[in-house]
Amino acid sequence: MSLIAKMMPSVFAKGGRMPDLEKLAAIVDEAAVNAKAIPQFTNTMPEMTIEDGYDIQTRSLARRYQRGERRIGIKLGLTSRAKMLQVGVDEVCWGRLTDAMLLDDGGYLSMAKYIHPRIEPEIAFLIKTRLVGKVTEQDAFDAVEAIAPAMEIIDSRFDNFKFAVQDVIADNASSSGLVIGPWQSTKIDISNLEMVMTADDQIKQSGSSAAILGHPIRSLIKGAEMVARVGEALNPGDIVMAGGATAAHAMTRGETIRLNIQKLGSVSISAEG
Ligand code: OOG
Ligand code: MG
Repeated sequence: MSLIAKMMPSVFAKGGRMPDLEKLAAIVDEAAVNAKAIPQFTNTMPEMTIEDGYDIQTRSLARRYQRGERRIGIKLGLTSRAKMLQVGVDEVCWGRLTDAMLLDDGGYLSMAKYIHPRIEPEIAFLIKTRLVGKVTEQDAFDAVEAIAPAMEIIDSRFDNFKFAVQDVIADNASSSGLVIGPWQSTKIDISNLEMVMTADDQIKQSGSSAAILGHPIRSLIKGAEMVARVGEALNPGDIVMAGGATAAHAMTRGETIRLNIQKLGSVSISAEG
């Protein structure tokens, strides 16, 4: 049993059954900072709820903000069947993105900063006007400034990338990096675009933007609704990642990953050797 697993009884608040959410936030945050996997919370705390998960996420993000990181938007997770099947969780979730997670298009990422990074083909929205609560498809389209091909690097802080929905929410939906390609016009129809992700020019994943909730705009609608539940909004300048259209690809040292989206263009990142 790992040290953290042995420590788990101490995360229960004195006298009660409720876990100490602040301590769990510190544990998951430190796992991210140190790139060291931890046992999934629900193994020892099966009574943890989805609300507890979001509460832990909020508290762990507060630690990042205290260190000087800045919120730059949100990501939706598990918005396609392929993604749900890959991790065995079938509930859409969301997490916060910070400036420290941004990587340069065509640049490098350091494998040492991650535990077991995976990369996903996504579409990013840039928000023009505030969007919050229950919104229509038209409201969502009207709030978008630009659309870009994008990839997300996810790195579950839990052992073997295994988690229940409560765990992954507590872990900021595995968020750890994002790379955005050139921003494009909102006039482009994104309902059914071919998305091909290669590693060193070999196809690793391919699919359609339609795999994202039937249409990627639905991720934005979901995002506006989900952030409202915790008193937040999507604000001008925010980036919203729509979620992987296919299963994620496990990154290996030295490879260059490129995503090509029909009509939207491409984005790439290399894993340092
Ligand atoms: C959860 C995050 C999923 C996506 O795009 O579906 C996600 C995970 O798979 O670790 O980011
Ligand atoms: Mg993702």
